[in-house]
Amino acid sequence: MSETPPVSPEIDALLQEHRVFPPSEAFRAQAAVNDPEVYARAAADPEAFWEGFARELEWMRPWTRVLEWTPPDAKWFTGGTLNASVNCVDRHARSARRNKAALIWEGEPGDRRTLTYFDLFRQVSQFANVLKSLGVTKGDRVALYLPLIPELAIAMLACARIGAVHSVVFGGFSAESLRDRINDSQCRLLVTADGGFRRGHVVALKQVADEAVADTPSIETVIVVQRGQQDIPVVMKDGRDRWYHDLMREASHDCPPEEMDAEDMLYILYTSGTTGKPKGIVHTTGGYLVGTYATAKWVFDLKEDDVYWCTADIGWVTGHSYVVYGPLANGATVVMYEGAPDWPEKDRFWEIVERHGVTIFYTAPTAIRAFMRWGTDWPRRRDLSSLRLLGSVGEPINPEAWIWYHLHIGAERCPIVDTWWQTETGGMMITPLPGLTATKPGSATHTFPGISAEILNDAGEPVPVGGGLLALTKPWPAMLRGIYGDRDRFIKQYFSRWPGGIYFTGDGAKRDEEGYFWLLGRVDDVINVAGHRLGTMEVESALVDHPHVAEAAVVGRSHEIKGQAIAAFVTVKEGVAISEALGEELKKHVAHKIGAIARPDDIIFAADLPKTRSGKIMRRLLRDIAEGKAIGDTTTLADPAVVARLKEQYLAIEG
Ligand code: 7RM
Repeated sequence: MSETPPVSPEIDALLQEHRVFPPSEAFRAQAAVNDPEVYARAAADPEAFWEGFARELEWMRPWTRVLEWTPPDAKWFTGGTLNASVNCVDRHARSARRNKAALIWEGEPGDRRTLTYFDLFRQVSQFANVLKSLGVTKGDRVALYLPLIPELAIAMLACARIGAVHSVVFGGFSAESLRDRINDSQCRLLVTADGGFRRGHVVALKQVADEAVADTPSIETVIVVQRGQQDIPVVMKDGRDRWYHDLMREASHDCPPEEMDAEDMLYILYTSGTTGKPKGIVHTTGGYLVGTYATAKWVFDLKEDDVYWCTADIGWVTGHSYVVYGPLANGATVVMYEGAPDWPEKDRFWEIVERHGVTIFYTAPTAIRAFMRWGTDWPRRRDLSSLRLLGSVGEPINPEAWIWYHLHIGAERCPIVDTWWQTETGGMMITPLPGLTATKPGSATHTFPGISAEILNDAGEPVPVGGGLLALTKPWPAMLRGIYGDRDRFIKQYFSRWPGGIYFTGDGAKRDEEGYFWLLGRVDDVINVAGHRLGTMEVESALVDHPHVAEAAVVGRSHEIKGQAIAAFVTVKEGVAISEALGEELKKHVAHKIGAIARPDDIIFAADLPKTRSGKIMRRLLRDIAEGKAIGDTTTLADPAVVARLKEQYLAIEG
């Protein structure tokens, strides 16, 4: 585990300098936003600021009020009506963008498809009619469990067109995870595919979906997308399962969009929290679209001829906001790639950049650290000169990775936007503006104009310079409107740490003397593994579900590539022998219960788990043990010898 990526002398030199990176004069001059005045203007009247972006979208009826704020409930653009699919598709299909590429898609095996805005318009309308013909109406929930193929974006927009609420479930999640999400929001219909591809292997989605749907009484119909020429065996259940292509063949291309209230629900997206049960984050139509439209436009400095690529899967919020809604609302050309960055070779991403002339590239630090490890030859072999802007999202980016990205991908020419935000915030909150902000490696810099954030201490007092908890002190258009079906949890999780409608992010952060924000990671029981958000309690529940496990405590430890890795401390039931094989079995069990992303990196068998006198597991201590750090004060332990034993065992396993 002491696999530190080599830091080259050039990276080391830059790190020593504590350099700031102002935008180049060339970039600044062409940038849509290059007047620092925007910050003051937005701060003076945030509502008017957001309203300006709202006016750039197409509404059916104008709003009467920009914001009604009764903490913790925000309503944006009240009285206004609109349709998200009209804004993402119709208005471009009706314009000079009609034949512009909307989606340039590439499957992992190498299959390719390009859809123009007009193509997208027709297919979205058609699939909207398919949904209608199957009885889906406004307000119904539709689950989407698909690989990263155009049909996923089409299905989302088709739902939006008829006012159905989509709930996308990442294709890497297990049958149980899918089942629980479907049941929590009572979806009527599921759209899935025969399969997808990952590192050359077929991921048999329909089989997993079948297992899930065996136990979801609300599902009436399953629509199955057939994945091109690949023959992936599926069993279609009579009366329940329908082929996507059969239904599409008969559907009309004409589907008038539903008139949606700005506050009508657009989608639910499940995300991990501090309990064992993921929460269904609710986003509504008007504010979400304004927020993602505005941030995509300004942070990516989107121009008409940009070729924009966000590598995230649509199953996560980054894909919702910055593969689908934000860029399409801007009429941008979006590249979508289904598979792994190292398939068939470690230059797959750079090959795609070269072949499509990608100009804006947005990815996660975990990917950048992997590229770093693979070496500079892979990107050097490809022509990356089309790139003009780079982005980072999902976890803190370490300065070494930032500088590597700057040198070897951006060729010292491209600004880097390190964007902090969450599923709950809907869109970017802390981020540079590329034509304005002097960036510092590792800092997400400043709030987006119109956004208010502060570092607070536990008592809720502002910490102008120094560390504390990151709080969002004013409402913003794309903020979550709730947790589906759980009002109490919504209030408790986000709005009860401090009074007065201040939102608690769950992140620790610090601010430097120049007001720059530096994100420090989660302060709750959420961990971030390779940019994927996971609850430690979810993993613990999966572990104790195994018949041989008595107790489990899961913590995150640092990992060179993934940011964090999962370390699980486990006690077994009376009479169970511990072995390496059992450890492997437990890892497999968790992957099967939740999905491969939750597979623990370490299983540490312990005689006991260290607990306080009141019986609480001492997670901080376990984290220290997992990190291999010295153990601090253990006097609150019921049996201090437990810790010593644990540590010995841990060191023995780590060798
Ligand atoms: C977009 C997304 C949210 C959590 C968040 C942070 C962490 C995300 C950054 C970051 C430091 C960043 N949504 N996070 N972006 N930390 N710098 N630029 O990832 O809901 O899946 O995760 O991710 O801890 O709370 S998410």
